[in-house]
Parts: sequence; structure tokens; C-alpha cells
Amino acid sequence: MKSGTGYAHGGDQVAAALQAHGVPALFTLCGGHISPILVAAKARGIRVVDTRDEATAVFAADAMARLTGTPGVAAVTAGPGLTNTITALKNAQLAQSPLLLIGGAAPSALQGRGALQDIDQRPLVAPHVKLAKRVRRVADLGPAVVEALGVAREGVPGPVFVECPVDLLYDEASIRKWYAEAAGKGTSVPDRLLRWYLNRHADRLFAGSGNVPAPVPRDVPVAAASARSLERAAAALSLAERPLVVIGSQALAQAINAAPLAAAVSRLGIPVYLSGMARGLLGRDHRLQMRHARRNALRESDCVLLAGVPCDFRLDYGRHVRRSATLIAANRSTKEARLNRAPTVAALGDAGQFIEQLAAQLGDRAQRPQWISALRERDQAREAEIDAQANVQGAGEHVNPVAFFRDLDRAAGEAALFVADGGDFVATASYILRPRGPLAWLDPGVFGTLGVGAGFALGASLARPGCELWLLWGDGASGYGLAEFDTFVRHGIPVIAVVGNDAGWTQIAREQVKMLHDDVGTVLARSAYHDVARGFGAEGIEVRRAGEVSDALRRARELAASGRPVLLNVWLDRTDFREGSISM
Ligand SMILES: Cc1ncc(C[n+]2csc(CCOP(=O)(O)OP(=O)(O)O)c2C)c(N)n1
Ligand SMILES: [Mg+2]
Repeated sequence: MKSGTGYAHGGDQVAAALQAHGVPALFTLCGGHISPILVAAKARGIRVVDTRDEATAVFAADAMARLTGTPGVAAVTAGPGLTNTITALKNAQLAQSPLLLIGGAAPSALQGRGALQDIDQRPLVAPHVKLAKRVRRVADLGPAVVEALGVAREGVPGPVFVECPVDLLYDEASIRKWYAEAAGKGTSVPDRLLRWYLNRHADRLFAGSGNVPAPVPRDVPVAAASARSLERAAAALSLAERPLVVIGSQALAQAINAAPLAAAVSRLGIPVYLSGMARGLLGRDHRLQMRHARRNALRESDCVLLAGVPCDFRLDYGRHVRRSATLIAANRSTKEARLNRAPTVAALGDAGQFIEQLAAQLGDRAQRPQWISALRERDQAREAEIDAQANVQGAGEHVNPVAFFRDLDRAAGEAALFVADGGDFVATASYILRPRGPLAWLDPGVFGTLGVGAGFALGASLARPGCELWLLWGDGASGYGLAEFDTFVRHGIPVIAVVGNDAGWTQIAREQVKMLHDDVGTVLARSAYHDVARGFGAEGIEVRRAGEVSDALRRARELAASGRPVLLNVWLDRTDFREGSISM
């Protein structure tokens, strides 16, 4: 591999640009169109992690981005490789997660002429990314990656796409030879014209490619809210009697700032609800953090700061906040700050930074002991109710999910990271489990995509080597990613997957049966998921009875600590814990 500005080939130029950005891993599923990128990435010390589905590769890149704040990267082959990523791309876009997808493509001279896996890829991808770039010259490959990685991070973060036709990725001599062979040796006028055309095409492809500048990552300044919005928000919060802060994923766009953000929230002294990537920001127990009855708290509050949280269905399109309250929306996105409801103060910029600035300005002036203790009492009352539900344990034949998550919450270590993928099972988990610290909980986000789990776990494990990684899977959701146990084994990813086996797509069945009196399409078997994991060379443990839970959790932790991936197949009892909850 050449160094400096001379590259072995275009694929190496792409790899060098990734290397210049400190990209530690490239997630992929191979294909002839992208081989030079994979080989060059490996040669440059980037870990190439090959998966069993392109969607997994993109979900993994997304998870890396969310946990580190810097874009994750995936490379997929042309055509079906790319179309397989669309759901994962959309999920990342709606979660505002910055990732780079590199796509292979048919040779530039053959596009639109019936080449293998040649489709018009840009219109498929463009609606789901901030930038969809088709590279046309070898010399533009590195700059395209640099530009894309910059665009992914700036403003509202999100996915970007760079399409690299295969004839830009191999070395010049091979490509010229290939074009010369394609042109043949005929002497007729059309033959000679074709030769001339392909020769000129190759000249254009390689123009300037011997002298490409070294890639330099772009500086991406963090968008800061205006001084005026800061002043107005500070004034409103200090006058408020019952202020409330809701912090969402976007406030953690700068993942490395999680600790200063947590300190700032403590200093503000205002009760707070955490959602999405902000869960766990304040650790397991913090006097200001409330977990339950958010809707009631929002209705009572006279001044609400929504930090990186839009007024979408999760806040009943803004109706959870009372009309007369002062609404402060801190958001990188103008559209999200105003979604469904005009805020009193729109602080357009990074929400995490805004909270830090507010804390610096307000300090801990704003103590409202009565307001805080009223919320705290309600929170504790709800915890007691949940305990009562958990104690129903033993009443059924199998395992009560509420009790299971109480047990898991006690058993999981301080470095635990939870990935959630499923319906009722993971909704129950999100209610009960307490993430240990910042960035210790990953769920799909607002797109509600089933099937993120295996890819998220893979990305999380690379972003946090050595963490205790729990993948909480509905039995339905697990079906999308079980084959990735093969990936976990090959790459030594010691995940502990817990399949909540209720033999059904329960979140859907619950409402469907009640409203329409038919469970069609919602029933699964009590399958032996632990045997599937074993088939891929991982550990599998079946848990059918409540009495087996603590031993199984202990054993799973031990196995994972020794580097083995594990799947716990937990047979669940039916409960009415999630009764009545539905989101549309
Ligand atoms: C890709 C995708 N397909 C379908 C759905 C609709 N959906 C939401 S929850 C759910 C049931 C999930 O079942 P499971 O993972 O077994 O969890 P459970 O509710 O049974 O605990 C379904 C099918 C979805 N959100 N995403
Ligand atoms: Mg299920």
C-alpha cells in the first residue's frame, strides 16, 4: 500500500479518508463491487466487520455513531446490497444519527446498459440521507468521503451516502486493460469509435488521480443557540414555580459531552425526565430524575424546557404541555423546535450545550423543594405498584416479565449497556431497568423499527469494548437478527441476548384481539432460540421457570465475561402490565 498522496487504487483512497477521520471499524457484507475498499481498509488498520445482512451493517454503524458522536461507517455492494439497507438508513435519519454508507456501483461506462446489479441507486437513497453523492472521477473519492463525513455531523446529524462505481476502485493499469479488452480488436468504424470512446472515458476517470491531496477532516462547529434565547429561557426558568426539563436523544449528539451535561442538569436543580439516548444520563438514582407519570408532571408544570425533544406523538403532539405554560424548545432543527406547537422561546442550536449554558447562568438558584417532593412521591408510589406486579411472580407457570426485569436490574453490572429491540417485552424493560450511566441504553428511536437489535449490539460492542452488553429481544424481533449470532461468534462479540419468549407478536396481538377478535398473523411458536445460537457456535440457555432466572443470569454474565456470546431463551407468562398502551 502506498503512503502519502499516492494510493494503490481508488479503494485505498476511500480507506485513507476513513483512516484520517479515525474511523475504527467498517461494517459490511461483501460484494465484488466493494472488495478494494474492504482490503485497503484492513491494510490500513481499520477493523472490517462482516455481517449476515446489510441492514445489520448499517444498524451497527448507527449504534457506533450514537455512542461516540462520530459517524459510523458501512460499505455495501451495488443493487440488492444497497436496497437491503433502506430501513436502517431511514431509522438512522429519523434518529438523527450521523453515519456514512458507502455503496458500490456498476462500472461507470456500463451504467444504464444492463450491467450486473445496476440500478439507479440515488433516487432510492436520496430521500433518506442528507447527502447522496455519486463519484465520477478517481481523484474525487477521498474528497467525497471527507465532505460526506462533514455533512453527516453538521447541524442536525444524519446519514450520508457515497456511491463508488467499481471501475474507480481498482488500480489504473487493471482498469485500462479491462476497458481495452472490452473494446476488442476489431477494425470496423464502430469498433474503432468504441475504442476511442472507452479510452477517453478512462482518461477522464483517472484525470488528476496521481496527485490527490491527503484527506483532512473538516472542522464542524457546534451550532449554538442565540444569546437572546438563552437570556429569555434563563429568565423564564428562574421565575417558574414548577419548571420541568425533558431531555431527549438530540441533546447527546455530542456524545463525549455526556458527563458535563449530567453535571449541568444536576446544577440546574430542575426535575427532569430522560428519554431515548438521554436515558441513564444521571445514573441509576438521582434526586432530580423522575421516571413515571410524565404526562401529569407536564400538565402541572408552568415552564417546560424540551431539550432535543419534538412535540410528536410521544408528547401527544404537544398537548401534554399545558397551553399557559412557557415552552422552551432547544433543538438543532428549526422544524422540530416548532413541530405542532410554537414554543415561547425557540433556542435553535445544540440542546446539550444550551443546558450547560443555562446551568452556568442560573447555577443552583432554582430550588423548589415542594415541587420536587410532590413529583418524587408520585414516582415512588408508582414504583411500589410495579413491585406489587413483580410479586405476582410464581403465580404463573413460567416467568413474569416485570419480575424478570427487576431481577436483571439487580444482576446487571455497573458497565452494563442495554440494547432494546421488540414490543411489549422491551417496553416493560424500558419501564423497569435503570441504565447505569450516560449512553447505556439503545433503542431504535422514533421510527420504532423492529430488527435493530443485532446490529446495534454489534456496533455497541465495538464502541464500548469490554462493556457488559445485554440485547433485549422480543421473540418476534429476534427473528430479524438471529443469524448474526454467527457474526458474534466469528468476531468474538460477547453479547448476552435475552429473548422474551411469549410465543407471539404480543404488542400487536393485544390490541388486535381486543378490537377485532382475531389473533391472525400474531402467533408464534415457543421456539428453541437457544438452540439456534448453539448452532452458530454460541452458548444457549433455556429458562422456563421463575426459579431458574437468577442462576441463568449469573451463568450468562460469567460466560460473556469469558468472551462467549450467549442467548437466554426466557419463557414468559402473560401479564396485563402493558394493558392499554398503544402508540400511533
Ligand atoms: C419492521 C417492523 N415491522 C413491524 C412492526 C410492528 N410491530 C410493533 S411491535 C410488534 C410486535 C413485536 O413482537 P415481539 O418482538 O415478540 O415483542 P412482544 O410485543 O411480543 O414482547 C410488531 C410486529 C414494527 N414496529 N417494525
Ligand atoms: Mg413476543
